[in-house]
Amino acid sequence: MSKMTPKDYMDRESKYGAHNYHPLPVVLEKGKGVYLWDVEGKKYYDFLSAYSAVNQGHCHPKIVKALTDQAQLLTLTSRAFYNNVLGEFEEYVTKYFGYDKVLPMNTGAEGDETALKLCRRWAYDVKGIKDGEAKIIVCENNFHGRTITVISMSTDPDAYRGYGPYTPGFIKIPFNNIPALEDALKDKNVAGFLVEPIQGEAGVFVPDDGYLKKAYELCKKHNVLFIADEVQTGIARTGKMLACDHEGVRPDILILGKAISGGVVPVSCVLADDEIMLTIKPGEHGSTYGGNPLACKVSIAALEVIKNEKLVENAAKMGEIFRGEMRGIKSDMIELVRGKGLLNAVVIRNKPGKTAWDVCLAMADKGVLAKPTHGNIIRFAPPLVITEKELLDAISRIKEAFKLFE
Ligand code: IF1
Repeated sequence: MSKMTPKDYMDRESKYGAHNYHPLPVVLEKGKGVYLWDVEGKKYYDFLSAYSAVNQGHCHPKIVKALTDQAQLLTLTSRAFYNNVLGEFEEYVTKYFGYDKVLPMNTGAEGDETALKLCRRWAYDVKGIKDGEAKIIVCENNFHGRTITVISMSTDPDAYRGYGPYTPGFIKIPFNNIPALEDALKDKNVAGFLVEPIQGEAGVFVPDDGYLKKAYELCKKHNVLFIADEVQTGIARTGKMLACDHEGVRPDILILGKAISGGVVPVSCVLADDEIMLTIKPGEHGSTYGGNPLACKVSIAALEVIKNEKLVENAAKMGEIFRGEMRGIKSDMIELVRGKGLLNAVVIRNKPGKTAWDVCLAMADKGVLAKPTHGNIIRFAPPLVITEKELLDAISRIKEAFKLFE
């Protein structure tokens, strides 16, 4: 059997796999820290971090060790029985983020679904809204996952078209717009406001300073739960442990995913205090793999790495350097550079043959991997372990790629 070519790998996926993605034509086989290698041995800087799930760097030795150690002992019991690890994770993560309790799930979408269920249950059992009448405010251009209820909140046709009928009970308002929120909060059946502190998929939309704080205060004034989806912005990505920390906002319900387990196994969770969390009784919510011992040990290690390696501080420092360097690039293709910490985006003035996609292909050729979103926005999100030397080398390659289009 001769060695497979990259094309062989891509053709095999096309033949046997659903066509629900359009990946960059790169076939990867190894990752370590900020680096990825393809099947031909070419080395890349990873500037996507699996959509911000690999904040700790690929195959971090401490996280992999937690995985392999626990994998020899016990991987899954289900929640039909107790085990010796779940409580350790629950205590660790609730103290880490400062909440009474945690409900562990697997994917970010399940984290959002769980938050929606908690919000509705709290609406009926605590706030006293009539059963079935609770409404939740969401923002236009949101991204919270791919399940039917989650896409029922979406305003992006690519996310919701052809998947109806949709789950009712959502009020959509413009992001970063306080008057719109004030108006929506007049509805007495509103129970919650679900928001990404920075809209990732939309193209790294950073709201005005003070927006989150004002939104939180308005929610409190109307006895409405402030629900933060920090699946992508959390875990040090924006230069604070949580993006809400930039404004000192403590969400009533906090949704985490992706980097909480460092890109090793899927873990998501919802954190809240007892008044909200205890509205769900035994047997009323769950998941086969939710909170499994393997995932719990991996997540503890992944969260320890964030603190031990001071990745919050590094993300803040490297992010400043990145935005400064990118804003210094003289290219009529670059409309603007925006972001916080190491969650950044470059908005491209697309022209025929000079699109964001073309730039990403050119960057891949120069050894930097990133991918466009919404056609003309390139998101740059390297692992938070990146050093200044690595960052500057990657930036020099990015600059070379843009030069090709002058
Ligand atoms: C894809 C991007 C998309 C998320 C936030 C919940 C979830 C996500 C804020 C759901 C997931 C992933 C999903 C992936 C691409 C990526 C993504 F923004 F990160 F780039 F799609 F918008 N909340 N984001 O960002 O978490 O169920 O995926 O674990 O679906 O293409 P999940």
